[in-house]
Amino acid sequence: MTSIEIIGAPLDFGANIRGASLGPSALRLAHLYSALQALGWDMVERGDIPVPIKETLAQEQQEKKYLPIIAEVCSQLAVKTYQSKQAGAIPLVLGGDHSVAIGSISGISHYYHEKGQALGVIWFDAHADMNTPAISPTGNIHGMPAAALLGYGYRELTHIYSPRPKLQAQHLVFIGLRDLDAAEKAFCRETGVTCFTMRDIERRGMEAVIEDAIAIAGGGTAGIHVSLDLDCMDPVEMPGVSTRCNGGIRAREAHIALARIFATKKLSSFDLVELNPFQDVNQQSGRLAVELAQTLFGYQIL
Ligand SMILES: [Mn+2]
Repeated sequence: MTSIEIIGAPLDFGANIRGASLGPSALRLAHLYSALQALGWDMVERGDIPVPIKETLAQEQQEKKYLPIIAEVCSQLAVKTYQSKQAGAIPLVLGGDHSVAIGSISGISHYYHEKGQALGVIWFDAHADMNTPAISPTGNIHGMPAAALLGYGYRELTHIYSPRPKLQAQHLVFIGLRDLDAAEKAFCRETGVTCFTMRDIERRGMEAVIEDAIAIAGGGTAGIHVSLDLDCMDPVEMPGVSTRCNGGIRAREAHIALARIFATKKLSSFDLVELNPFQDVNQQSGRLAVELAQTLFGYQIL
């Protein structure tokens, strides 16, 4: 059986508040490893990418909202995910804030590119993460990873592994959107990415939305990467995130979507990001995150 390689990326310099750096620890303490092992997977623990302590950073490393340090961590992470794919494994990246997706997806995209293949991505998020330095209201880099992977924004982020864009807009699908900045909305429309908002889920149901998402991310691609920002979820069930946003995806809807992705047998890789244990209530978010991972990796109720 294919193995799953866990890679921690305890980075929170991309976010507006601290705490996502504790995500990998919280997910491990919530028994992620044994929960997936129980499903029959061979598990490999690769440990964490080293992330420096904020107070040790030189002034130049703190420029542009920690851009130099985020680029360095993402570059190291890209090597790790690339190596996982080469070993025939499924990399499972534990964030960290969502800027780590620049690293994980750059490595995975590079792996497929070398084989002349493309990667599709289903990106679960309350936000589109489609800001660029020119349009971002905050400058926070965890609001920019999707744009960076399409080739827009800081060169340090768009040129990891190679100067080419790591994703094509027609292979990128967002699910769960409900909080976009004004210029970001326009940019989403310009680039031609597919956006399924909470309104789409409410009107059509998650079953229909996920079928469309799989057709788009899986059409003409060799694999589907799932980037799961836990703030896509409703904070009633998932309070432990850095940027809570009301009116999100409920646990039962997320399970429907993730089970359907597993059934495609095209799952390439997985980011589980933005768990912030400081914001959590009775560890319920960490537990639910592990349950969602179990469903993506094939847990069946019956
Ligand atoms: Mn995000």
